[in-house]
Amino acid sequence: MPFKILTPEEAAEYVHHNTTVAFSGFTPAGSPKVISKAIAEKAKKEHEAGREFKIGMITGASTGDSLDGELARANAVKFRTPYQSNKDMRGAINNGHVEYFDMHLSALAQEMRYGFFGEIDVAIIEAADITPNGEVVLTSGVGISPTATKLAKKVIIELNSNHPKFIKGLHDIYQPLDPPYRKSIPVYSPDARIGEPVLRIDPSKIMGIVETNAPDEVGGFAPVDEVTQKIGDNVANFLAGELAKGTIPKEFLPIQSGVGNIANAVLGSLGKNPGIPPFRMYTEVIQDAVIELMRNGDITFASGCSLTVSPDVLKDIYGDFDFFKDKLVLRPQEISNNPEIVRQLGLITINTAIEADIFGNINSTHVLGTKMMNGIGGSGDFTRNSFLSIFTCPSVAKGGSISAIVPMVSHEDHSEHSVKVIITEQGVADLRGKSPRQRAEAIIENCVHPDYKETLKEYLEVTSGHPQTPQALDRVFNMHSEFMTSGDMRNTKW
Ligand code: 0RQ
Repeated sequence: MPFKILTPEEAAEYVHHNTTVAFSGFTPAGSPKVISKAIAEKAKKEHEAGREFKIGMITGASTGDSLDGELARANAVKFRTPYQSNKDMRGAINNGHVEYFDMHLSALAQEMRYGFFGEIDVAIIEAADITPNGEVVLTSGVGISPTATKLAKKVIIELNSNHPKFIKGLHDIYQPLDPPYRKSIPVYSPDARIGEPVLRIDPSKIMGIVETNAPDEVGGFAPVDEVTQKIGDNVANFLAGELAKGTIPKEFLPIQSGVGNIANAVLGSLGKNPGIPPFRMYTEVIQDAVIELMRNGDITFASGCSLTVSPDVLKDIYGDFDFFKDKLVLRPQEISNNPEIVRQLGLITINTAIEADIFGNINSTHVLGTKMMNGIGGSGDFTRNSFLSIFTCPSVAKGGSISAIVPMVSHEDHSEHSVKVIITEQGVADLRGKSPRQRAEAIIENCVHPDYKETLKEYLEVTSGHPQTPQALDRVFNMHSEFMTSGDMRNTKW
């Protein structure tokens, strides 16, 4: 092997103050785990010596605590993009220590190639295997690795033996040409393979290899509770009804589903519903429920950008790879989330809202309009281009003191034009073919928690006249201001 074996500390020597580093992985799956800790330690030492040390940090999506958590706690991040979900990174963003910009995940790699974020100095890439000529087998997440390694001046490999070499073939590495040479991307079915099983990296750029066997830092899911179960059942019954009506083709359509506990419960309900045939997924994150449904025959194929599964489930997949290898494919995020492919395949997309308004606009990212939660992730890539877009959320948050449905969202990620159906544990509001006033009536009637129904009906009454969108601009955020003063939106007066 022509590559030097490095310690994590030696690898960290390639990273300096103001270095822009692009990391592999997508969610904690496939993101580096040991070099990042050494960079954080280096930052702490530099700060102790009175020197500045902050890096620009570009990832596929969220990462594990060894990356986002360690670097945030070491105050070692100048800017960060795109999605993140680590408590300490979120804190550093919301207290102004990190300049964070949120992006559609499908657009990131091409905007790096267009040079929008300056030069990429170093790429740190987790791999299951590497050949002397630089052919790399990636691990459980692909993310931006193809573009990161193409652009970076230097590449460091974190070779992780927790991922067996025999997973070669799990990945489909395809890199589109940039405009004006871009051609259509030939993914006409979720199981299409259009690229190569390995990522080719120019060996002269590879500075060395750091060896590890650290597992992906994927947390487990909360058990399905009464609320998430009802949301899941409402989604499954709605889709079964649409299939029976014929508004969804009888062959059914591929599903995209977001991350988290609600998404897990929704998938469980889809699997159990007798009105829904076995289906395929074209999604970004393949999580535990998908693997369980695959075992039961309810999901026949899943295309994603990462296998974000708990450690036991990953062991199960690798232990029975003959069963899984022709049912899974991992793609770069600009392909897994590609708007052209989403529209082409006719996806049914299911994502989660923090807040929805009575007209169908969605806030997926900001708590009370100002504090960043995680980021838009792929929800915009999928929602806007879907065959049928669904947003789910519990009707209330924080023990009922917050209504997830308000007169106007405090931050907008997805507009009324892209959102077709809203589903809470209370029921389903089908917004297709409805004017804003009709949408408001459907959402209040079907999705709002009983504690807030009268409040929101009264709001509609105080809006004057009959404009296209009935809003009382002087009172539109009364529910939010009420929460900020009394701590409970139920006290709202108009
Ligand atoms: O906070 O834990 O402190 O109580 O928000 O809410 O209900 O646990 O839901 O974990 O599924 O996350 C939208 C953030 C939902 C996520 C979001 C509080 C609530 C709780 C989390 P606590 P839940 P989830 C695939 C697609 C955007 C990106 C996306 C997300 C916490 O799904 O990041 O979809 N989506 N990408 O109490 C104040 C409200 C609130 C509220 C909830 N109205 N006001 N707080 N909370 N509603 C992923 C990728 O792209 C990689």
